[in-house]
Amino acid sequence: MLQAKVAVVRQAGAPFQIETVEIDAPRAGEVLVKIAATGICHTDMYAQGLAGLAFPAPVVLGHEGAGVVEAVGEGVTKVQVGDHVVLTFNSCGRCLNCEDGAPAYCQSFMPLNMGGVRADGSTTMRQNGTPIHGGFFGQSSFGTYALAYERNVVKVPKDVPLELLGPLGCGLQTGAGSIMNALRPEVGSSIAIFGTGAVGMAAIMAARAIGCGTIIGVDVKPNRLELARELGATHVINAAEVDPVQAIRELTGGGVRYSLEATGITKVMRQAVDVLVPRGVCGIVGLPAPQAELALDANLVLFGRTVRGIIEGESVPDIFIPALVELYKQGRFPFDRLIRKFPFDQINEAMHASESGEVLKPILVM
Ligand code: CXF
Ligand code: ZN
Repeated sequence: MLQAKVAVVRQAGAPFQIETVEIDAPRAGEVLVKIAATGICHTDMYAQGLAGLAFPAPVVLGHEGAGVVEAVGEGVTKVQVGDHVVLTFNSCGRCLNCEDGAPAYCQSFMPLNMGGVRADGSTTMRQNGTPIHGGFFGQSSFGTYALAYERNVVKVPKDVPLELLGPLGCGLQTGAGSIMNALRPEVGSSIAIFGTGAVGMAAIMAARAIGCGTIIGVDVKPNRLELARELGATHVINAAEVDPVQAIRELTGGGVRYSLEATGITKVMRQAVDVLVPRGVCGIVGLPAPQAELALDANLVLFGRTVRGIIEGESVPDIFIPALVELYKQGRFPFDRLIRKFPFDQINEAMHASESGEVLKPILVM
């Protein structure tokens, strides 16, 4: 057992409070990581808003941690003390989807990543004997230490700045993997990306890296659209100024072969389907509001169009995260352009900067 400084959310919508907790020594299969830095992803804000309602509270969130292995539990062989690791989503490794190489669709995804406790019901942290929920995405990385699992730690090389790498564990692999693992557009093909936050930008960089021909970024914020262009969009559309469906149809002479929806807004999801040519494929990665329903033009779907959800870029993290690090080193996935660093104790300011759209990917440095 050791002490850690963590950011606690005590009730729905309450700000993060930096507090001291006791964190367990790693049990069998667990890995204790000294966090160097952690990204902030919109799912953290989503969970903050539902703490004590859909998620347990008090809780420590954070799911884009990067750090150094401090200790390993019994039976852990994948990493050793001193290794640099990125923390990603957790999965069971035993269900049909995990066995089939699709851990993002682990049949125990929700309890393992959002349950707030270990499989046996115990919490990994406490404060003067009172349980504090953790294990968010198998990590709870908003802290100086995080307890993760052998399944969701990914070893990364030591010749890249560790502080930058946390977002590869969620937002960046979600965007890049949606292109490289899930949609797999052909070289020269056309794609429209709706929403140019961190996920959409990662998708744009990936689309460029694999040789898409026409890459259209759609957003309502001019500063983001400008960056989208620099990162690989061949065209950008401000949906606050023009109807993006009409604009994309005109620009492409009928529509795009692929689209990716990264806003979570159902009206935008429909637009992302409406811009497809027959046989086109739309990937949905934005997190919709609870119980949101999606209305589509049924006749458009009839003509061979596909609409499909994508979780975590359908990544096999042990393979895909090191691949993205390699692309970064080659200058072909310059995700550092999205990042602004904040000291850990400015976590609430960092959240606001992300929500306002001012910062694409905040990183909290411990
Ligand atoms: C999440 C989105 C909500 C479902 C699980 C995966 N992705 C990342 O934050
Ligand atoms: Zn996330």
